[in-house]
Amino acid sequence: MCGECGCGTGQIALEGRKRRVVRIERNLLEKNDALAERNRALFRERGTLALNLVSSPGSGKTTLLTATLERLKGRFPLGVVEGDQQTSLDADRIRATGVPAVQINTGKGCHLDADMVLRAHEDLALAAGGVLLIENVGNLVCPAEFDLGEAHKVVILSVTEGEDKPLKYPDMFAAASLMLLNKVDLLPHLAFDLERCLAFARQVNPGLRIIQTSATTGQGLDEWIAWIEAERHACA
Ligand SMILES: Nc1nc2c(ncn2[C@@H]2O[C@H](COP(=O)(O)OP(=O)(O)O)[C@@H](O)[C@H]2O)c(=O)[nH]1
Ligand SMILES: [Mg+2]
Repeated sequence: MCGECGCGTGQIALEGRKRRVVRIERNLLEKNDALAERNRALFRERGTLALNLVSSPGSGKTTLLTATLERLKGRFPLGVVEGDQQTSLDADRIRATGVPAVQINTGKGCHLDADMVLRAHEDLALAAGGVLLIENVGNLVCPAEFDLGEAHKVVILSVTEGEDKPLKYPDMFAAASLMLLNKVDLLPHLAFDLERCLAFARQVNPGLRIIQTSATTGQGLDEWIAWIEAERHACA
């Protein structure tokens, strides 16, 4: 449970206290929304495409990112913001591709917020017309609520997590523009109902674009790269 975003408010039974906690949570989100709008204006002014990658831990965000950067590097400016509670392991994996990365450690916090992303963007000194890829903290709940000023949330779901996750965590799938269904190379080994998963995802978000990927075999990555290029064009 995070002490920052109010995800524990459901535990509080006392009415007066509950109202106060809900008010604090609302104020926190309003403050974040204002900062996110400032980020969005900055990204628009600089022609930067900012993508917020969200998922549960281990779905393959960093592996997908490194494969993506290998395909995109040298074509336009790239920068990565890595969010984890602890360690700089993911930023190290990103930097090994030659692309600059800033690691944010959130400590007890379970999501990135707009202010953290602004500071990381300043540290990266990303040139105009580039792509900022933000790997959020692994969590299918809180990052859905915190706008970072991104153009799109991209939700990654791996087939090892089960087909029911879009229904169990609908806010995240509703907030995303694109879903990468990752680790499809493992499908032959799993009792994963692909059609049910796609139907569940579309049930919570009829406009959701879905690309099936394998970060390890490269399946679907051309389509994902083409999506990024089209979105970058749209915000240039
Ligand atoms: N088989 C398979 N494994 C993958 C794929 N993508 C990631 N992995 C593995 O899943 C684990 C977690 O990946 P990671 O990128 O660290 O996930 P993150 O926590 O979302 O950043 C690692 O062992 C990866 O090698 C994939 O498409 N197929
Ligand atoms: Mg990671």
